[in-house]
Amino acid sequence: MRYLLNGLVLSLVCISSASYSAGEIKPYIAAIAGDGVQRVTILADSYYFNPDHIIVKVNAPVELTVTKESGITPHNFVIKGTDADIEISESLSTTPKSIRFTPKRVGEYQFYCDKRLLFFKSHGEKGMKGILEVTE
Ligand SMILES: [Cu+2]
Repeated sequence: MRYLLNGLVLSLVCISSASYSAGEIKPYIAAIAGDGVQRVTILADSYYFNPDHIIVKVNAPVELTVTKESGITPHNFVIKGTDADIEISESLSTTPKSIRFTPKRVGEYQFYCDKRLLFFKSHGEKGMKGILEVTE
C-alpha cells in the first residue's frame, strides 16, 4: 500500500511538472458573431483546459461553453476577476455548460479548477488553469 501511494504521489508530481509549459498552445482568439457575442468552446480534462489561453474583446458579451471529459474526477471552472465584473464558479459535467459574462476591463484573468483530492494539490496547481486575456 505504501509503495502504491508513493508511486501515485510520484506520478502526480511528474504530471504536474510536465503538463504546463507556457506558449506551447496558440491562444484562441474569440471571433465576435453576428449577434455580437464572443463564443468559445472549452474542454476540461484531468488536468488541463483546452484552449488554455483565450483572447476576448472588452465590453462585448462572452459565452463560454465548457464541457467536462467523461470520467469520475470532478472539475469546475473558476475566474475571480471582480474588477472586470467577471465572477465565475461553476461545476462542470459532461453536458456542456454555458457561462455568460461581459468583461468590463482590459487585463489578464486566470481561470482554473479548484477541485482537489484530500491532501493533494488542487487541479489548478497541477496545471488545470489558463488565461483569459481581455483586450481593447
Ligand atoms: Cu479539476
